[in-house]
Amino acid sequence: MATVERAEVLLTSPGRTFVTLRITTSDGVVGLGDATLNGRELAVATYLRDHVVPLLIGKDPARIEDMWQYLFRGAYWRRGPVTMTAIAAVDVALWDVKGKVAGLPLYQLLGGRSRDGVMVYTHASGSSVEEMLEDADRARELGYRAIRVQAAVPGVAGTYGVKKNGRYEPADHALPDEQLWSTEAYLDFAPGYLRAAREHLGDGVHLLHDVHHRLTPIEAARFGREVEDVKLFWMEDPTPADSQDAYRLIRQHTTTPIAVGEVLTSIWDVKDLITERLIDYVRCSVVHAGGITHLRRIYDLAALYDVRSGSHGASDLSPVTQAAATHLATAIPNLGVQEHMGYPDLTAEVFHGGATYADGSLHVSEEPGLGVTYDDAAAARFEYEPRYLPVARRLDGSVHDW
Ligand code: CS2
Ligand code: MG
Repeated sequence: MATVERAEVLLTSPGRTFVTLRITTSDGVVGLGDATLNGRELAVATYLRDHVVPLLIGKDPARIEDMWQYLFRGAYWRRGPVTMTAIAAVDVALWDVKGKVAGLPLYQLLGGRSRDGVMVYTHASGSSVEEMLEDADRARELGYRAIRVQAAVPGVAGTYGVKKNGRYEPADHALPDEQLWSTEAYLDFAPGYLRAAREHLGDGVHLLHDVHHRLTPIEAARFGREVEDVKLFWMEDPTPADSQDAYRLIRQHTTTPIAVGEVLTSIWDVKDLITERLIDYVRCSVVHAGGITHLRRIYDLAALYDVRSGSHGASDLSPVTQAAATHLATAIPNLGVQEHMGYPDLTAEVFHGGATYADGSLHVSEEPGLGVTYDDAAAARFEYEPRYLPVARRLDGSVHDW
């Protein structure tokens, strides 16, 4: 029996920070798992190095489910983003190993293809509505069939979701950038630009919009109702989902579809949302929700209730996660859409291979396992740089949800 011989935690910042777990077996098979938790990278690196790596050495890499249960149930302390990201890193690395041992791309181990390619959405944004519409035209020219639209709200300096110099990277300060927020200004302005986007792009494109946890349930209900004529593909994170029952209130008032889950890390965090049909898309990710083993469990539960996947795919989830998510989305029956934000150019110097974009879809690699390799020499050129996500304050100075 081959055993886990080595497990290394690798940090690098090629354009932004990524944490990677690399497992090597006694047969010399290498598996990669993403362990990146934006703005809290070192917490996961420490959790892995100090508390998980010692448990892996000498174990059978083929027993993926058992390892998952061991790290989740066996640890006594459960759930939470740091733990679930660490478990995900191990899980994905072991799936990568299994694929390489079998000589099969990961999606084949998950049941094979349900579709040719995975529909993805990209971001279009602007500091004005005109700029946002021009960005959406660019996305159309690149073949995207689904586009997320966000415009800067007048009077709200540094509105989330808006690109600077052609890229959106919110974790761009050594200490948190403090941004402004005004719910009144947003609610007055956003419905108009969503309507302008629909008029400009016509009916042949899916439009998405991220509210980024900014509204109370009743404000979200009003917003969802007000934009029904825009026929959004989804309204994302209208209110924080710390309290899943808040979504009952929103649901009573609007038929605008709802997507939730990028900050939720376990099946227990989305169980009521799914089983009470309070959402339409579950946005948990491979990296923050316990890996392929756990996310597949979430998607299977979702399928029973007509909830589809909408995997988080921001650029703070590494190309290893993007590859894993694309394999999973290729195999599951209930794909909705996957986010595709892209990476800074430097990222490709460290991570080679992975999923490729063509004609509005991401396509898996046919290499065994995930199909991603990690270039140590390139990674060494990009020393780890600490970065924080911003913090939001209302116009009166008090802290709001970012
Ligand atoms: C966003 C993210 O992709 C999204 O929908 O909400 O950009 C999010 O802000 C970052 O992933 C935070 O790490
Ligand atoms: Mg989001």
